[in-house]
Amino acid sequence: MRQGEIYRAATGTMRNLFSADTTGLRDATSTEIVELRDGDSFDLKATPVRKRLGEAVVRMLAYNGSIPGPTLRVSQGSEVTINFTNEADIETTVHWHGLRLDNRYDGVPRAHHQGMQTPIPVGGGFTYKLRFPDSGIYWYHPHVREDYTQELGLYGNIIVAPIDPAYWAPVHRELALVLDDILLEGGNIAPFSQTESDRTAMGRYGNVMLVNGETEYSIEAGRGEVVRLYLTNTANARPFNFRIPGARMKLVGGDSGRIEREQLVAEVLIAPSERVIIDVLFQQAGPLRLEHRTPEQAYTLGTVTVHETPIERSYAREFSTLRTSPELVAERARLEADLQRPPDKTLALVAEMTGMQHHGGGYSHVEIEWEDTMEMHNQMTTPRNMSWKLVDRETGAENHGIHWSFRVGDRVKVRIVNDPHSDHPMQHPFHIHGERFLVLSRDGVPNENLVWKDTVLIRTGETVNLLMEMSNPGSWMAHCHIAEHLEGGMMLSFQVHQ
Ligand SMILES: [Cu+2]
Repeated sequence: MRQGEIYRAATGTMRNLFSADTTGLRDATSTEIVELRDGDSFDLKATPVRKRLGEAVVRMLAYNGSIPGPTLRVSQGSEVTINFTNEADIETTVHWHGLRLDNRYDGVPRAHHQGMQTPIPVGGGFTYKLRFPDSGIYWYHPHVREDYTQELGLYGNIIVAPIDPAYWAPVHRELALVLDDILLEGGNIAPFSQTESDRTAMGRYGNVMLVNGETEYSIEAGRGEVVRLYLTNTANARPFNFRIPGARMKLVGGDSGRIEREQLVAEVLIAPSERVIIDVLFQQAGPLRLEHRTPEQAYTLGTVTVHETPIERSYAREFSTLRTSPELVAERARLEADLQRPPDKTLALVAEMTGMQHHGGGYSHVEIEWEDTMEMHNQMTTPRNMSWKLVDRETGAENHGIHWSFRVGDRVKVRIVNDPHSDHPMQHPFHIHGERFLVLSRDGVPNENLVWKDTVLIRTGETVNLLMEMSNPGSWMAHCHIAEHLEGGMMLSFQVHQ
């Protein structure tokens, strides 16, 4: 059989599929920017929409009718209320990714984690109260069957403006760019079973790239313009290596705020759920491409047309000034002892397949799998025949069996080892809820440029040391942010006591 036939044979056996019907659905609109002040309330609703992706017209899911959902702009230190209604086709929650918010509004369902919120049924609603202690770029998405709902378009950004007006360098404009991919087969989104997730081995890699939900994203700029780009990777599994050949790029921030030392860069790597903030200077007129470049190939994600008419007020000097962040310089001064001491916790990342062909062991592994290189096999893996494990090296506890306990004020050193000898070694973006952390070192090499993080990419075979700052009481989870790996069990919980 050819690949397509094998695929049809496999999907032919899939039961209980989510609807792909677009009859009567409204067309997705473009993303709205919503400014929310302290004390404001905002209505957010998840519904099915119809959307054109190139030649295909597909059924997707959207917050307030747009993909991405509304970009919320708020101020650091403010609090807002979100009245959420679920009119999608599956029970859901909203997780506010990266926010150090009140535990009960974290949007983690009981299925993942005891004591948390009951999933919101179709037709139901929930009121979230959000607070924003940290400036930077965050995002929101469901925490039930993320493999399905996130692929179908349920994601949106939150930009938290800093209290300190000099926190960021001045720029002409700010833009949030959501990087994503989607898997299309014969003019439809490759089907999803309502019963269980699939592609547990590698996660679902798309074959169409999206920027802000568009297949042909384009922007315009003036010569000399400096634009701050807030990049978020909302793909189920694909890491993006982002660049704009012909423009100058300066790395200024990450998951949670600014970076220790600003740095001119040629490209930035963004794993699923990570954020990167770059200032881009368009020095020359002409057409430019937004690119995702892997060692094998370059994808065009979108285009920038830079016009000849120069910008009046120049920020070229501010752009070439590389600033340092005093709060992270202060953190670095405290890290020496943490770098030396043994870890408080050690976790191994392990794949286990039952009754299926193994892909680890003797295989030479790559640090990052940029593509789904074993499509047929991957498609047939489910949580029934494959499990992903976080293993506590000290106790032997696994996934749901891990319940760490800490106190507010603890600084916990966590070592994560991505076992290269398991049944399918690959990279994992490891995400921690409710707290922030610093990456101390990778394979023993100290991190030379700190930034507060909530997600860290751990390459195949890599050992990464983190320093978690326990600042937010509650019962939290940590998990791999490849949606299919989370469905495959790759999560743990930890309690932070007051
Ligand atoms: Cu993973």
